[in-house]
Amino acid sequence: MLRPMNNSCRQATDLSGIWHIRFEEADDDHAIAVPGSWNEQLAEAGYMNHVGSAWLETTFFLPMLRSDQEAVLRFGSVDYFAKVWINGVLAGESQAAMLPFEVPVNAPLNTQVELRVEVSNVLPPDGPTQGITQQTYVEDRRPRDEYLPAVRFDFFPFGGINRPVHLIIRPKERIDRYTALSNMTGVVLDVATTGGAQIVARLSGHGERIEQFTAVGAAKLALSPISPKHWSPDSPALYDLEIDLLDETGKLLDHVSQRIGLREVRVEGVQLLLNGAPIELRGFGKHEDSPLHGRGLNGPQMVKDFALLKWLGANSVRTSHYPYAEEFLDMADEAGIMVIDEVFSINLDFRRVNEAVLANHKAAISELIARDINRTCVIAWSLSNEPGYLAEPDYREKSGPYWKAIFAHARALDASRPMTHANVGYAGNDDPAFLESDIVTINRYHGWYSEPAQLERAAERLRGDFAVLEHHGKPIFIAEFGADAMAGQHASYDQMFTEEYQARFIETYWKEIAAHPMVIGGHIWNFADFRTAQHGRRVVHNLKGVFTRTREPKMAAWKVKELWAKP
Ligand code: BDP
Repeated sequence: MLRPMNNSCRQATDLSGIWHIRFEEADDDHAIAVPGSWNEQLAEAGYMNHVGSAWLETTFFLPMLRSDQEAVLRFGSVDYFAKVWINGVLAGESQAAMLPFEVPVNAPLNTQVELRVEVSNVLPPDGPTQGITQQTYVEDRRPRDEYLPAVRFDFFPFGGINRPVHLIIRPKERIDRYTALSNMTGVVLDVATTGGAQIVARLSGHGERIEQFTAVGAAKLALSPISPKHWSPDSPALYDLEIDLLDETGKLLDHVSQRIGLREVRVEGVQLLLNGAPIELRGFGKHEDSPLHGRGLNGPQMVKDFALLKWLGANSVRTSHYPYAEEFLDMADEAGIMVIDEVFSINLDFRRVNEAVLANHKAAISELIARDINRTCVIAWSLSNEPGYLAEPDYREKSGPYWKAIFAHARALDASRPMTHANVGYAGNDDPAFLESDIVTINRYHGWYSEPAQLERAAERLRGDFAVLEHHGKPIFIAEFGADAMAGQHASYDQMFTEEYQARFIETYWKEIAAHPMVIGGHIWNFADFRTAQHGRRVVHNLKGVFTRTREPKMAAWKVKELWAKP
């Protein structure tokens, strides 16, 4: 599904603004900013912890269209599920949590149109992230329900229209989709259209302009500059890729464009290579989370976050634990931040895995790869986070074939990038998914959830993990390690929740990461404090950020800056 674009063939009107919202079983109506989650915006009205449905409404103007044009609405993401009515008629629905979808606009031209979106933040039991209810606690014979709202993960189930909605006017005969895979010599382009006769593609930048053409449906195009300039974190060179669709007479039917970098990512032996040279990943797991906006796109905060990543000397992030906004990937492309792009599949409970979960997991992978395959910044796919969380015996029995199917599915969609999954300590160092992964990725909390305030023991356990994982002969990566720190808490000895302990924790792990020849880097958990469900182990937020939720640095941020400083 192409991005919203404005050019001589396509128009995109952003419908962001103040909409109206009504919750199920309530007859009052509230103003709500879109994009934005309802939780913090409408906390005073009682909707902070609302898990259920809501109806959001606005109007937009549908202009005159030529007979060769059509209109669609494109939603960047609705969390998690949506049904869309246009002038009271159901126009479409989406099960694609955290991913874009389109619905056709069939309404009288040159009129004001009523738009109504039913949004639900209830996760079904058979999604790649399974829903949980009070009933699940009973079935699991857990003595109490522990989270408000009830979730299987450690972040907040923000509901709402969290990314922009666009009215898109585009040609009926158009470029429907394309793959533009880059390597060190150029871009290989494969274009699918809904009509037209000829494709002309141009790659321009860095003093060169390469143009190629082909007939619709014919071979792929290779666009190769004579002196290619490569994309890397130190020098994120991008080119402008433009694609025209022409009819038999040479008349322009459609035009699309994107920024693209030339780079190659490859796993070779125990190394991750970027443009043929080993690269160490230094960065963070993040969240889309900010005060008031919730998971809603927050432009100023996003800009600030990229500035802070650069300030620290970070070169990469993982989109833990779901696909992030496309605007985030735009910034990562431009800033030279490498992205491990994660599917929304977290804490899969294998006692409840069935054919439907597998099918839905595959569908989520297909949609994520379709959205992001052309992204320069995306260097790897993460197909799940911490499956087998409860260390249930079913994980051992069922997960081998499950991962075989999942990884094969993803590889068939993109053979150009390494695949991985983030393993939880409980699932063990013999996790069946390691056999399928190109990179052995682990999340570890020795010194926090175990060995509290004992960093020497923590370092020993980490070295132990590395020693057992070496036999895979693959690169090892720590996608999470971190400690909570309440900004302002201090101690002269190792005390959990202090800024000093968090800084020393990160320093201890980093020493082990840097020392091991098979470990290709680490991502600190987390970039910033974030809202999570209310739970006895959390003091308002998950406090593992090296920045507070409002982006003030803790002592750990300065420590990280020191560790990652260029010599
Ligand atoms: C890991 C999860 C992450 C949590 C983190 C934590 O992947 O989502 O927030 O632990 O406990 O298990 O802070």
